[in-house]
Amino acid sequence: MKLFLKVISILALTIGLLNAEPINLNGSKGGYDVNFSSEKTLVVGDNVMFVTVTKDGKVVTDVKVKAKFFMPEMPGMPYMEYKDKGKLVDGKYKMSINFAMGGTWQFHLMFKTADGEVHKIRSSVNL
Ligand SMILES: [Cu+2]
Repeated sequence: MKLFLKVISILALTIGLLNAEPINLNGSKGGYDVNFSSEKTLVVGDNVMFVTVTKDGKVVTDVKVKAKFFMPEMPGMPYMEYKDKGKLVDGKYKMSINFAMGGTWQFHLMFKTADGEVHKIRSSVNL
């Protein structure tokens, strides 16, 4: 819950900039710190995003990262969902998501640590 509020306040602070700047969100869960960023400003089409997981300031590379972006059903529009698994590149988990439309996309960021525990972070992005 604490994390959620933190992410929300970061979102609130950056919401005015979201159309102009790449996303860059921080959260923590289960003793891990997570940074979630995009290579560029989010657009309709392909977006490259990165997740970095650290523990006690050290980068962790033995986790499995997954993300799910979704938009609820709306009048005239079905539920939409995109998923990707992070591929480890230079200490960062790289993902690619192709958004079909602008608006608010909710997301779940899941990471499974070496001990088998799955941690989930929820937030949203706008494009
Ligand atoms: Cu929609």
